[in-house]
Amino acid sequence: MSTIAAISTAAGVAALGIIRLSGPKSGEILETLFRGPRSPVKNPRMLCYGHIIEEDQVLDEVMAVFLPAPHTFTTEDMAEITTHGGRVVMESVYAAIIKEGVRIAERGEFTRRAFLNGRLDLTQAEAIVELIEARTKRGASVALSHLEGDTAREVRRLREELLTILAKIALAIDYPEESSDEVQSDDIEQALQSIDHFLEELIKNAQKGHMMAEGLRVAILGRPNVGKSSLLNALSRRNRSIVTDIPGTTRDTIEETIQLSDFPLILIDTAGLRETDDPVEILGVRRSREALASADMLLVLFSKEWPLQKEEVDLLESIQGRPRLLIINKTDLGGVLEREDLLPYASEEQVLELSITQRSGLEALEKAILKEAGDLEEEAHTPLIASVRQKLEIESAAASVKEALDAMTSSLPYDYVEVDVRGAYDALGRVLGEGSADIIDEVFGRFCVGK
Ligand SMILES: Nc1nc2c(ncn2[C@@H]2O[C@H](COP(=O)(O)OP(=O)(O)OP(=O)(O)O)[C@@H](O)[C@H]2O)c(=O)[nH]1
Ligand SMILES: [Mg+2]
Repeated sequence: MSTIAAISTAAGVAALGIIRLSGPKSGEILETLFRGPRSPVKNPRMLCYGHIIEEDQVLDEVMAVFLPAPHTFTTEDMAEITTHGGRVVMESVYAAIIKEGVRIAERGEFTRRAFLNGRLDLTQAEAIVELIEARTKRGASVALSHLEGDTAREVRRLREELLTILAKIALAIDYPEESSDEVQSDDIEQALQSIDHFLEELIKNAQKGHMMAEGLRVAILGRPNVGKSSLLNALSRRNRSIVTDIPGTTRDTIEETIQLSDFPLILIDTAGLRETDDPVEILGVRRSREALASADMLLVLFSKEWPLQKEEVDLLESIQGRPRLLIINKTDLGGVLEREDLLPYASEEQVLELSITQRSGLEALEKAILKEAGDLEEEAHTPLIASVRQKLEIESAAASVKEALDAMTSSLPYDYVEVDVRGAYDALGRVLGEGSADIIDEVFGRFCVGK
């Protein structure tokens, strides 16, 4: 196995930077380049002070540590050198290491080695990317649970169950006379049904979990000029979106991420919904419809000034059952629209009144948003699926289990059922990284260098 090295910290000016090595030559490199009162190789796992010296020239003042195999991240000998963070300094130390016959690490190669050496399964490797990329506290804590191996444990358990089913099927094929057919097929069918149920839950939770980790998508909708952009600005406490008294001001969707008492929300301001001939506005309205379709929660804004318009009634009817709040804005102006007009379309708590210019009703609105968001969160358990890749494999396992169940109900010979059960077993194996080298390449291609 070759020895690899990478600059593991991000590019840019920083106080410190870390260069990491893995492989049999890691110790030797330290012996060659490091000078200090204590030798890191003779004092493994101890952070040692010294200098990196190349041909009598001091390249940097550093701290270095030698980590002997096998209890390291990659399970190989490793070394870490903490240099000053300047790019020039780091690169000169790095170049000196490479000159000693060490190879430049590829993306994710450290984690790939940890995986190939059996220290991590593929779901844990993916959890590392997830953790590095997490943008919210909740996202990070979900990634940590994946890194602990929670996903792998459940997937292994399901595979065990599928193996038991395969054994029962094999028995039924080989010794059809052993027990009554009825009993056996009931047994197998029940086991498959419970696996099917579990897989479906897993898939459902993945969607909700993703939304909780990334932020809830909250679309602000309504007719032109009702105050949608004003609301985005008020909730985000920024002048993010242009506000004018001209209907049709917002032409594109505008997103702004905010934290409402620790809850990540992605607010989406949209173009006002109306019939129009303006080609730019038509595109804007189309985007509004897309935002409407994909949002987790809807804030529908109305103006106190006008009675309900036809397009508003259409909108209200089309969003029945979705998480939503209906908000009458501009209550400072006299007008005709009343809470009662909206009550046929939502519950009492879902209808609010607001005056953005007078800043009244905003706190109640924030509370109501949190309440809706909290209801959504309660339904979501910690998701076990971390990546799109895992989700696709689990969906394919679920499809195979369904086919196996179909084969059972149509009383097809057990050989048919067996093929499908085996298909599910293999798909779950791929979640853990068993089988194809392509999957492994694809996963590690998503890493950054030095991880
Ligand atoms: N009186 C009053 N005016 C408001 C209130 N909220 C917003 N406005 C005004 O209403 C006008 C339209 O506000 P915007 O936030 O641009 O409305 P919009 O819904 O984004 O409009 P479009 O982007 O054109 O669809 C502006 O002149 C705002 O100052 C309010 O509570 N009371
Ligand atoms: Mg606007």
